[in-house]
Amino acid sequence: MKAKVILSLAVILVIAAALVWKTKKNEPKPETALSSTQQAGVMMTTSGFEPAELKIKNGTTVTFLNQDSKPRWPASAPHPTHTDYPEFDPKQALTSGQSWSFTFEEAGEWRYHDHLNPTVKGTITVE
Ligand SMILES: [Cu+2]
Repeated sequence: MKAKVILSLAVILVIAAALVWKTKKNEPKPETALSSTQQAGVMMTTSGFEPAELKIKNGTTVTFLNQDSKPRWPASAPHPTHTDYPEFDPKQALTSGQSWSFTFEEAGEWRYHDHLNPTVKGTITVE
C-alpha cells in the first residue's frame, strides 16, 4: 500500500517536471525580447531634462517629450554647431506637448543641451 502511494507521487512529480520544462522551453529568450523593445524617455520641463543623465544600450530609441509650456530643442554638444553627434538634433524646436525620438547607434558619452537655452544640459551614455 505504501509503495503504491510513493509510486503515484513519483509519477505525479515526473509529470509536473515535464510540464514545467515544456513551459520554460516555449518562453522567448530574454535577449530577443529586449532587442526589439529598447526604449527610454527624457522629459523636458521647466527644471530641465529629466533624467539629466541617462545610460542606455546601443540601439536604444530615446523619446524626448516637451512637457514645458515653452518650446524646447534637445541637441548634441557643442552649442551652436552640434557637431559631436550631428544626427542627435531634431533640427527644429519641439513645441509644448510635442515629442521627438532618436535611436542612438554610436557608443559614447553624448553631452547635449537645450538649443534655445544652452545652459540646460544633459548627458546620454551609450554602452
Ligand atoms: Cu545648440
